[in-house]
Amino acid sequence: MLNRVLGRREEEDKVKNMNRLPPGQSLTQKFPVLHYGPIPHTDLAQWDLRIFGEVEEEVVWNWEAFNKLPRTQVTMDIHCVTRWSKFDTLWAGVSLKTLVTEGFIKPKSTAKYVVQHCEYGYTTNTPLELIMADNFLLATHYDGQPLDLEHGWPLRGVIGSFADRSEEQTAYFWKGGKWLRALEFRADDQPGFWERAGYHNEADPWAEQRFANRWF
Ligand SMILES: Nc1nc2c(c(=O)[nH]1)N[C@H]1C(S)=C(S)[C@@H](COP(=O)(O)O)O[C@H]1N2
Ligand SMILES: [Mo]
Repeated sequence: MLNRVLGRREEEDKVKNMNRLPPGQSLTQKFPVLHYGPIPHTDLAQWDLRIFGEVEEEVVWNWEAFNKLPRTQVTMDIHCVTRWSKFDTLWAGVSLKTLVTEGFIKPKSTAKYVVQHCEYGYTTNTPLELIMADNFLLATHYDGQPLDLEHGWPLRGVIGSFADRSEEQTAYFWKGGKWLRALEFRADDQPGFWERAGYHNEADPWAEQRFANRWF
């Protein structure tokens, strides 16, 4: 939708006028890579995704089974807490909402939060409604191609905003775990890696919820 020949500043003015640029953010035309720790080199033959916790039945999908699940694609604006936003990013993968509505995952009525567990112990937490919204995806592809290794191949969570801002809630991009290996449904909330390190638990970019104010 945005013309790629426009300069960065012109593109930024355009999204700002469309009310798509959250406070304190600036537009990037690149795709920065950010994470803590090393990049895992996953063997797909060993890979699985485990669904556990407050669910009627625990589920484990290997790569082949995961790729048979219903798929969807979504275009979103993504907002990193380090102040870059990237617009009209195209992701393909599996929607958690679809998995729940079609009975592939059966959360118990007690399930209120979900923790994403990633390789090397990275975790991030969201309310169940957020991870089940249309603006959250379990993504295998970015821009028509399998994810780059450094962006989370083979599977990552992605959270963003729609161009028309029709989503009810969103969060900064760290709430999408790269190299995702499990989803834990929980009755109580459990702060993840950055959330324990002082980042805001809700992380709404429109409210600039970057850091928890615990030391002010
Ligand atoms: N497994 C894992 N996922 C992660 C992180 C991490 O350190 N480990 N960092 C998060 C943060 S802080 C951000 S901003 C985004 C960055 O995603 P990108 O590298 O694709 O831009 O990934 C998130 N997911
Ligand atoms: Mo981040």
